[in-house]
Amino acid sequence: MRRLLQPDGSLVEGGCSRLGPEQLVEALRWMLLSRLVDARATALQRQGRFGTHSPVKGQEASVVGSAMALDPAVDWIAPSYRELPALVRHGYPLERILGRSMGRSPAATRIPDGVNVLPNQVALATQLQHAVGLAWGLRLQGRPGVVMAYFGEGAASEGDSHEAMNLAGVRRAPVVFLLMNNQWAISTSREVQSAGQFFRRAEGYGFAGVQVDGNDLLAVFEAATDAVARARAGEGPTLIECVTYRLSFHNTTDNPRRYLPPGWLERAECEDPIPRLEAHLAWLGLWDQGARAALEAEVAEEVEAAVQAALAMPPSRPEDLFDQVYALPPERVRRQRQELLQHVQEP
Ligand SMILES: Cc1ncc(C[n+]2csc(CCOP(=O)(O)OP(=O)(O)O)c2C)c(N)n1
Ligand SMILES: [Mg+2]
Repeated sequence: MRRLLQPDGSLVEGGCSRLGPEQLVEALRWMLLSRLVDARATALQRQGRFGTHSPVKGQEASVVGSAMALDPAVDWIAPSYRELPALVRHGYPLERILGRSMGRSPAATRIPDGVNVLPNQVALATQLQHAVGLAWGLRLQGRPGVVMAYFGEGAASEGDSHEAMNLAGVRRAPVVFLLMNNQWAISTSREVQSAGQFFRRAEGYGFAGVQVDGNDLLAVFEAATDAVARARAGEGPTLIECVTYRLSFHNTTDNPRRYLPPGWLERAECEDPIPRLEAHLAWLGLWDQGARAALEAEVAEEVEAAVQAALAMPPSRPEDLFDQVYALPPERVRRQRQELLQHVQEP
């Protein structure tokens, strides 16, 4: 497993960081923002003001380190449902992402034109098919873009994941498969999910596979940068397995205390990627209490402004349920829409 950053913040012997001071602070900023959004969204969900939320907590280095290898002007993200800071960095405004989970109108919360992000995908591994089609299409059109597709180790059990990687290998599609091995698929542990190592599957599909310490921002960034460069050069896909830990619940409907083995969470918390990156910044002489407090205050202000902007958006209407699905709704769907409107209008 590739690792550059030690838990004490120093580099491994011979290790070299590809991120300069400014980019390191930028990465930490995205990671802190993500952690704060998790806390705020969870609190709002408990108050009945937010839909189901899937925290990124613990996986921030994997999400941010991979996203920072992308050029938002040409590259695309095919997300699952646990990659919020990657989407914000790529240009999907935070208030729109929050507004969507707060029942705001689809017009106010849609992904803006020109932002190369696909909608969140909850049907496991189906985004991988979309990602390969998109990447293959970009290549056929002679465009420079690369697609980063996120999925979990649980989603890797789906047939869709095999089909997508097989086709990507044959077509040498410019796609990076970012497998987030956070050890859990809701309550199903990694041990009972798959017998082999995930990154080794790439060899069978005819492309490169690497395993990195997913709590090491520098190692994830390095692997993602190399993978994006290969894809852009026409050398085809890469499978990156980020070994990380889910430090929160699966989502706001879940209670992991019912199934996590004793001590599991406490051990995983020692690998938290945020203190590790802060220790690295301190090791470089770039970090102290004052710098942390200033960054935290800045991030808190940004998150609060996004929450307030989301609250100020118009609410969604019942018919929005139907209006976002078909360009030309079939008769059956038009009838259902009418029935719903009659139902909600009845006193
Ligand atoms: C096709 C499909 N089957 C089952 C589910 C229910 N489901 C939602 S999330 C999840 C666990 C996925 O785990 P993993 O892929 O490891 O991603 P993680 O949640 O850990 O990020 C399951 C089984 C689903 N959404 N889609
Ligand atoms: Mg998982």
